[in-house]
This record gives sequence, C-alpha cells and structure tokens, in this order.
Amino acid sequence: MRILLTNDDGVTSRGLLAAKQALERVGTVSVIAPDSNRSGVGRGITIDRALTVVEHTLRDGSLAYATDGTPVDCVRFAALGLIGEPPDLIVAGINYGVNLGDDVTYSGTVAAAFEGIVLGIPAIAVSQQSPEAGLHFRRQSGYDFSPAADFLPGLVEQVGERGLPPRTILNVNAPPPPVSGVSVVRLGRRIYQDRLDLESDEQGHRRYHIYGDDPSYHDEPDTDFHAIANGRIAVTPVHLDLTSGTGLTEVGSWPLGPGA
Ligand SMILES: [Mn+2]
Repeated sequence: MRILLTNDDGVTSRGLLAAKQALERVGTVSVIAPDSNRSGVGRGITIDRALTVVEHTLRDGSLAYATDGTPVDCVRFAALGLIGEPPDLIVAGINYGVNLGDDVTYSGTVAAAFEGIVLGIPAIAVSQQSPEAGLHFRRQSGYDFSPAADFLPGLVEQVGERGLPPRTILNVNAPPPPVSGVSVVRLGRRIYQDRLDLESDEQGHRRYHIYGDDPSYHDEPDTDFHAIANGRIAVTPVHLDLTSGTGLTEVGSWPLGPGA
C-alpha cells in the first residue's frame, strides 16, 4: 500500500515521525507536509501564488517534502504526482492534541483527510490527546504518541481489506496511555471558552487573543468526547455531505418567489 502522510503541525512534528514509523509496518510511506505549523487553517488552499517545495530530512534520515502551502495543498501535490503515482491512502497526523466534535471544521489535520473524499482516495485523520488529558491544543511538550501510533497500523490494514464507506473518512483520536479500548462514535459538541482578551492598546491599535486554551464539551454518550474522557480511542466516520435533509424539507415548504 502506498501511503501519503501529511499533517498540519509541520514537517518537523514528532507526531508526524511517529505516524511514519508506525505506517511503515503496513505500507510504503511518502511525506509531504507544511514547512511550519498550519493548525486551524481548515480547508484553506493557496491560490494566489506559486508554492515552494523543499526537500527535508526527517529525524529518521528519510526524505520528506516540505511546502509553504496548507495541509490540503500537500494532499493536492501528491494527487498531482509530486511523489509519483497517486497514493492508495492518505493519513494526516498524528496531530498534537485532539480534533473532536466541532473541531473538525477548523482542523487542518481533518481538512487534509477530507481532500481524500474530493480525490476519491481513502483517508484517515489521527490525533493524540495531550499528556494531561486536557482538551487544549497549543502546548506541545511531553506528548506520548504511542496510543495513536500503535493503533494506526491495524486500522490501516482494516481499511485496506474492507475499504471505507463511500465519500467517508475516519477521524481518529487517542487518549494518553493506558488505553482501555476503541469506540466507534459520532462527533460531539464543543463548548468553546473564548473571550476578548486584550493584550495591548496603543492609540486605538488594539491586539486581542480571542481563542482560549481549554474548551469544554457537552458530555453525551456515544460521542467522541465521551470515548476520550473514558480512556478509549474514538473512531468517527465523517463525510462532507453538508446539505441538511431536514432543512431541505422545511425551507422547501417556504413560500419563496424570485422577487420583484
Ligand atoms: Mn495541529
């Protein structure tokens, strides 16, 4: 199996290296990743300039490609032949910190996997919870990627044998060790604890931090949040069909006309 590995934390991420070493047990791994941290860029693409690609030597001595584009750009590079034939599987991660519930709409990690749906290539996004089992996403110290890394090869083998449901990716989140099991669960819902945090105010030129570090969540059973909170790996099949069925019915019944 030919696997494209990318991420949103950048080519120097220890999580990327952990994923590569795990995936090499089940396939041939090529790495194209952003040259620095692109966390939170979601499905952004770079359309206003040419993209730079540089060769980068990973800490295991192997060759990777680093781009100044987004995670989705990295997947596009692979689909367009930068590493030869298009890959059989796309893996994004291992991300520093969880991508649970509403996070998936902001996450560059999950966005890279979503590009697999557009391209018709199976894809997995994988994230590792921080050692303190918190839900924050900025600190990058003391991470143990082994729960996510140890789970990955078996999951990839299953995907290789069975394929994925049509136009569906897998979003995987692992808790810190010890792991008590695996749950296939739906996306939960975040409670973001954000506020206007004024850093400086000089002559009407204000600088704010508006994103807090420790968002909470609605604790509902059968969600990814619940699984992680109970020490279980959360696997969520996710698709990109954003059309609302109930919305079609409801809005379709409105007496709308073309206007004057
Ligand atoms: Mn990230």
